[in-house]
Amino acid sequence: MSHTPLTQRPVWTELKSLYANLKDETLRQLFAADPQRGERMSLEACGVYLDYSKHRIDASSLSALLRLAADCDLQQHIEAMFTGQKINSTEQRAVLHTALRAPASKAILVDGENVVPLVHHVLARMSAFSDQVRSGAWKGHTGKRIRNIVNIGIGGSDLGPVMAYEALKHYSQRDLTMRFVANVDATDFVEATQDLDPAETLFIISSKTFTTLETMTNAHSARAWLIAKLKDQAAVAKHFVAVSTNAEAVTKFGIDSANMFGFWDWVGGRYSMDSAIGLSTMLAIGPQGFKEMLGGFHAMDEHFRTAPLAQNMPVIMALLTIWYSDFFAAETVAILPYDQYLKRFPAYLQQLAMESNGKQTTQDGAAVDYNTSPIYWGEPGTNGQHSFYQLIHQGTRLIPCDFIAFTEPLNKLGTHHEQLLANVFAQAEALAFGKTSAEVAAEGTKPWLVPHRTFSGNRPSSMLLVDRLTPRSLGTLIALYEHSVFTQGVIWNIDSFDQWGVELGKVLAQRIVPELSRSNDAPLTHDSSTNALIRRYLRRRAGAHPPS
Ligand code: G6Q
Repeated sequence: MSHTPLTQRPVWTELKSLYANLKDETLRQLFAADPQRGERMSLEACGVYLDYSKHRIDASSLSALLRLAADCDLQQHIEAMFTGQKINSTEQRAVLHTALRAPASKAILVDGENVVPLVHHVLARMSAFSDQVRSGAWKGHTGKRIRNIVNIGIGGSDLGPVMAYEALKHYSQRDLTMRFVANVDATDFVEATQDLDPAETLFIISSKTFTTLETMTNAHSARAWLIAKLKDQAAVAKHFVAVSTNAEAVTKFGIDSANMFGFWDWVGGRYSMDSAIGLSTMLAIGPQGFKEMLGGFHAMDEHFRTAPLAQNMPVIMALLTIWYSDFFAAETVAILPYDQYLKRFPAYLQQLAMESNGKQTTQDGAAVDYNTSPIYWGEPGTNGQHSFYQLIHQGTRLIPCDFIAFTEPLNKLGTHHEQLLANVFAQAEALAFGKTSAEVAAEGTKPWLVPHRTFSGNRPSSMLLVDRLTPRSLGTLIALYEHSVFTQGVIWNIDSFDQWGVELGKVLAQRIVPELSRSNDAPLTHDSSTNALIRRYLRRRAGAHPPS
């Protein structure tokens, strides 16, 4: 594969000049020049309709972006991922979240072993366990059925499960209460459990490594909480299950390996919600719903692997992100789902994109001389319209937006859904076309007020329109973003699958923990700021609450 630095490729130089030509052109002009633009610049795949016509792009820049993707050997990289090559180069690992949703008939080899049967074996065990819990056949230590499920995990072992639970709540078994504990702040655990009966509570300890400080601290507190209330160590067996790749640590914690659901080092944390890390999702929506979700993921996987680049939805979305990040110097992308059930979707995508592509070193170890991942953020519509949308409409920054909407509501109530959709369409329209001062003046606005009420427009957005939020369509949407993030990483020539920044935080915190509970005054060896903060904490603690 070619390793010419990105900014030295002729197509990059061409894109720079195309940007210079296009940057002053408005969406009004682009739409006026092509009456079919709205339909022409759209794509449909796996039940997702993408309208990308309201982007500041024309035929030549789009064609150059597609050539950039080809020039970066995107198709070969896609094949390398799908066939289990060790594309996570800094960790020397395959990247095979796509195997988690592969049909049982497929064969995908990692170091000569077909991993698909392993995946289906774990899925079958998860299904049997979920059926037992959902039906009430699985009894707690005192013989009561399980009514509460608490997932303890953080980062990739939390954000996916929470997001999926919220997104698919409509399909969930309502007599099961689901809670999620991530933060090492005791408040998270205490508030999640304060109204729960331990005899009816099942904890899922979700941790790929089973060493993460936050998760292990919460898991030990959960075990102490359970034993204190049920007054029997043996209760752990019926109230704790684990999801991990580290069987040894799970057993050491006291969870029977029969109650452990495994996955593999070729599943990255932020790509793991469709592995056993999704056990809470399966418990909520049932094995059939989970299977449908995997089907949605798989459909998008196939589209990504086989569709020509120009009709490939994740590729088009990725190229637009690169266009704005590297040529327009846009710093962020707003994720704006017009569906209350997707309220945690922006937070989920934040990790997916920013942990994957928040990198400054190329695969060859050189410093990048271009922008990598933008900042992802967002809130569900219409709430955001009444707060930060002001800045998107009239602020000084360019913020490309992804609107996500569903044509059918899951909860039909009066005209709510028409109002919701009218709002999302209107926002995209207003952002793109704005309102000129002549239009504002023609409404009889006082002249001094005209500049304030004028909207420059020319603010780009994508519209993702899906029929209905279902387990399947959720899986499809997530895979769409996974592959868009992958495509961005390939073009930026970075390793989208490591997370050394996260690892550093884990190590540094472990070093400070004992220093915060010590009673001696041995010298601290951090920088002067960290030393002063630790000393202040120790003094305040000694003064306010003498150590017990
Ligand atoms: C994800 C990251 C990170 C990870 C958490 C939890 O890609 O690596 O968010 O998921 O740090 O790690 P464990 O699952 O090992 O506890």
